[in-house]
Amino acid sequence: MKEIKMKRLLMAATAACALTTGLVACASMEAQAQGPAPAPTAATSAFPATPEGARAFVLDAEARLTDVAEYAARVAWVRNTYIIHDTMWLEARANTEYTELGVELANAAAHFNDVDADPETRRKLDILRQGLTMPAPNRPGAAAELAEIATRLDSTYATGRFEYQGRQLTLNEAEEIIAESRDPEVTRAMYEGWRTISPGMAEDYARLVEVANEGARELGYADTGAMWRSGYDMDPDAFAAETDRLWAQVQPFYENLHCYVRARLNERYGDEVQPATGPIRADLLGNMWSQQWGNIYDVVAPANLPESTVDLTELLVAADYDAEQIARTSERFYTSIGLDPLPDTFWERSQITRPEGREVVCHASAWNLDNVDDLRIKMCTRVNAEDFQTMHHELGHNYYQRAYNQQPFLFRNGANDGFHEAIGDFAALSAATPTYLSQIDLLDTVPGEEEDITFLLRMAMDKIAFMPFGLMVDRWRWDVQSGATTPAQYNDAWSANMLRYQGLVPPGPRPDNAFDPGAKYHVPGNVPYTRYFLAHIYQFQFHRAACDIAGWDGPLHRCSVYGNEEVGRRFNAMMEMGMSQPWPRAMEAFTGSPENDATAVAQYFAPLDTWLTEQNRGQDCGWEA
Ligand code: X8Z
Ligand code: ZN
Repeated sequence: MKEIKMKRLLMAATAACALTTGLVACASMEAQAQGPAPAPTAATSAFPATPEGARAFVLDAEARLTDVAEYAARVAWVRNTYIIHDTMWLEARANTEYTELGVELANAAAHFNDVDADPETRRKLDILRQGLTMPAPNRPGAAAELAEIATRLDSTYATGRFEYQGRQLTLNEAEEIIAESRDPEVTRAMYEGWRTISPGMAEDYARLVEVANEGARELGYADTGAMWRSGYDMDPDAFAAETDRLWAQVQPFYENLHCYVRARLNERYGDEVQPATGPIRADLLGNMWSQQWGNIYDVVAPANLPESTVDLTELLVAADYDAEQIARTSERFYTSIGLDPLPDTFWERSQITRPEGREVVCHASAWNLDNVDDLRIKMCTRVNAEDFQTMHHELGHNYYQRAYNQQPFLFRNGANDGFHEAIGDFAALSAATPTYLSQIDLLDTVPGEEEDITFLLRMAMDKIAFMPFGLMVDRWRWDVQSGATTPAQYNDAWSANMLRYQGLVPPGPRPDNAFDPGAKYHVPGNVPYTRYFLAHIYQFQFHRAACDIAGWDGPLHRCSVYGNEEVGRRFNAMMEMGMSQPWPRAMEAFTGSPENDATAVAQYFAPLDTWLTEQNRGQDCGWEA
């Protein structure tokens, strides 16, 4: 018998990130009132199509969801931290039940399309209709089929290994090698080796897309991608255009960075490995998916500037930090701005390092098991700069989850999913400053302005390099979901997006059966990805607003709001709103403006952009897609 293991198809605010796939993940104003109201179902027959009936319906739905969500979350926690046949079986069962409830309520919500419901009820009805990440069709067995497929995909990823020099490597091990090795043969072996785990996923993935689309259409959407794009309080097409607009604001800067990095790689490795023009070879950038490039900072460090005196990985190791200390230090950042410490149960119940002797899902996530204050993280933390940042990221999810726990169930979520991803990154922008690192005794001397460019270049290698990746994952998926990309075209379309958005190519030809998207967690894990692109814009908006509140008038990249309780009070006020209002209201509450706005990114990095333009003079920048 096939092992059944599954990932949660939908989950309330319960687990952020990897596991916030769901029911209350997003809200939409446009999702309401599509088509005539369907005939009453079991879920609605008790509730008349009146404003009072609608209100009673959502209150009842919230009570039912609260109960099943906690049950499904606890089962999912066990499966995520102890993967065996039986926990897979249990999780599949719990998720099927939760999905079926979600689908029942989503369909039933349409019953009130023509009802003049009060605004809060209307918003909740929209969330019910719109919030499923993987909508199962409303026929017997469909939710279970979807659950089973999703489970197999997630399982294949979580337990993936490949052989290298007679050893079976885990993703963690391969990531460390690709980060540290400067031998292109070795980085290529890691890049190609990890991608051997995914060809077997392609068929399952195609079926999953097909079944979820069936479910999305039943709910009145063109396809699952259209459903995902309608979670932003605006028309789904307008949202796609909005991400184009934001990308256009950042793209020239990315091309500048790409050009500079390519030149350094060419100097280092020669024309054979990295030509001086055209795209960059993806495995040379220090990250399995070339999504953040900070690990190869040493390769691109400017020869004409003072060496950086701040290497966070070195500082952590020198100070003998362990994983728990990284978590405690991150918590202290949040308490310094006046937020409460994490509950004792966080420390008792979290998985902070990879356990021995059992399979777990290592991809970092943050959870709220009871949607109140049973907060936890699940990480396989390593002591380095990357996980220092990831720890702040995860705790940001937890602090958000706790801040909105006074909201009704359906509003216990981020203003939109980009907000959820941006909270912790916002904290980490302050925590990355040399001033802060010296305040917590990791660094002796705060460097002066002479190190500004090296600092900004190191930050851009992570933050700016990420942006086209943050966009391209869902550009690929939206095309797959709409049918514009067929299963036979899956891998070529992925490579084409790498080239078009990131200006990257794989280290060699990909095999005919390659399914490279399956080697990135969020594809088999079914976690929408545009949220991270948004978060990379939002975190700078939040940072600029916080520095204003703090009265900072120096350059943005030197600002730290560590210890500023006024910032904490204002930030928490935004977080407490949860998903109760359209996201522009939350944005406005903290930043004073209701817009998505990439000018804060530009402002933060302005000195570097000028410097890069100078360095790139005479270079043939860009690439042909
Ligand atoms: O998946 C994550 C977090 C959990 S929500 C660790 N991130 C994205 C990724 O790893 O691809 C954070 C940055 C982007
Ligand atoms: Zn996250």
